[in-house]
Amino acid sequence: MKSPLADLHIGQETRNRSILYISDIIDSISRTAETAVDGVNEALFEPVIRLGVTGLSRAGKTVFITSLVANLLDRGRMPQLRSGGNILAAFLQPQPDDTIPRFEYEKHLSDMLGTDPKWPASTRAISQLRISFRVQPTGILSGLRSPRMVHLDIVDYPGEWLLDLPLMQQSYAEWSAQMLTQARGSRASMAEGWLAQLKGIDPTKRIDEPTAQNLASAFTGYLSSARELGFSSCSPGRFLLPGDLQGSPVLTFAPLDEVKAGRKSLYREFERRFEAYKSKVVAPFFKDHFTRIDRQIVLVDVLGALHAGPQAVDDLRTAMADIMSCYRVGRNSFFSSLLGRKVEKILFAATKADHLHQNQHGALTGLMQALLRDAKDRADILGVETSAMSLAGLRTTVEKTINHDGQSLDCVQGILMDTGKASVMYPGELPSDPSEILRMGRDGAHKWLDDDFAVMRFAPAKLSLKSGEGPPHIRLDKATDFLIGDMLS
Ligand SMILES: Nc1nc2c(ncn2[C@@H]2O[C@H](COP(=O)(O)OP(=O)(O)OP(=O)(O)O)[C@@H](O)[C@H]2O)c(=O)[nH]1
Ligand SMILES: [Mg+2]
Repeated sequence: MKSPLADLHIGQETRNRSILYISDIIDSISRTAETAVDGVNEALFEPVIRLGVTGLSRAGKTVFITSLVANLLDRGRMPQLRSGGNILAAFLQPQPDDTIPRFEYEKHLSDMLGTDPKWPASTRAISQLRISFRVQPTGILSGLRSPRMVHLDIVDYPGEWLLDLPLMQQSYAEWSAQMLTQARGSRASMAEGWLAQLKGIDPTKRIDEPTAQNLASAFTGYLSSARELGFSSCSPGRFLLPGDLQGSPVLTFAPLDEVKAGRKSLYREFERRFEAYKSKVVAPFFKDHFTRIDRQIVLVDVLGALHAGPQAVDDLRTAMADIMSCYRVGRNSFFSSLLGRKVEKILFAATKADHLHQNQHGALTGLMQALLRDAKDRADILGVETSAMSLAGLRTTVEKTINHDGQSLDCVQGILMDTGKASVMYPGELPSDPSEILRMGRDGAHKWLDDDFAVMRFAPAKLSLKSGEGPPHIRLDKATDFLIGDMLS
């Protein structure tokens, strides 16, 4: 089988974006004195590492967090975590934020490792977990120093919420223009119903609630279809996952072409609701959870986008560029410098690497790096330590080399979700130079040159773990070593 992606090659891309930091865009909200004092205490006595797990919906955040925690509690499969030997004990503790639900670690783990293994459900709300370590200090005077505590705090949240971050930089008119251009262009087939409804609307007329609700619901329908077809940028995120906000005015608006309109008009009211969405829904989430991150892992489902086609790849690229342009890295806001906090390290990771034989992992990492090139360049300029790799939070396959028409093919074997049967898969060969992939996406191609790149979904395998071992993974130990290894020595 020859992959459509095998013969591609090209140059490189750059993208100039303005840098706007989360702490700048949420400048009206300062941290409370209480938080600052807590932070000083923690920094002095028991260091706390806040690990930011960033990724769009289905990127693999919940699986990654569950497996990371399990493998930190039982470190038999973590040989590349070089400071792992210093950990005298690792245990879960109540999370520091009293108002946030606890991450359902045990439930997710038993889903993944139970007698009928399954993937955890898609995340509907924010949750948090703290894992604490008793660490034996190393170095010349280590014998004189007693063991110390180090805490690792991790937050899980629905990936859709991440899409809202770039909205903080946009006015209603700018956001509307971007949404409408997309809907009238490459996504026209998904937007027909909503755009037809829009034609009959006069946005300068006084708002009436049924019209507003119909428009918002048609727009939400369009966002859902776009997401189902593999598009990443489908904001506002809460429209797809409304939770308690369902039916509230902050979720009852939609893009409109810019017009001059008086107070109480549909246009002005939608503009007001858009601003309320930003200040009341988006800003608090990012202020509470993203401005205090020490180490960051950015998870990207490159294989999923490849499978969905060139436009999904381009959409993933722009969505991630928009999100990453909002991160403050390497330089501190006033409060974070007071506490000595900044995003010090960023790991860019392509997830679900168990879909590929290891000899394709380098190419997968290369493609992910090309997709996130702007973010990495910016981090490098600001002196943040970065790294990139392909990983799997939960390894569901084994590698297998088969003979096909006299040619040997490096495949993976696992249980397919669709059939429940063990199958051998060869998804195609990833290109060693990813730029042609990106170019086809940017040029609006609808399909890859030949057959599509096939990615099947594998189910978690039935496992019996030996005592002291966490779930099987790919490079979780290397990722952990990069992200927090130094804090454990
Ligand atoms: N084979 C394989 N599939 C994975 C792995 N991690 C995630 N997946 C697949 O990706 C899906 C989404 O993973 P999640 O961890 O739930 O993704 P998420 O980022 O938490 O998604 P949201 O909760 O929707 O934001 C899973 O249901 C699996 O099908 C992995 O390591 N290997
Ligand atoms: Mg999740």
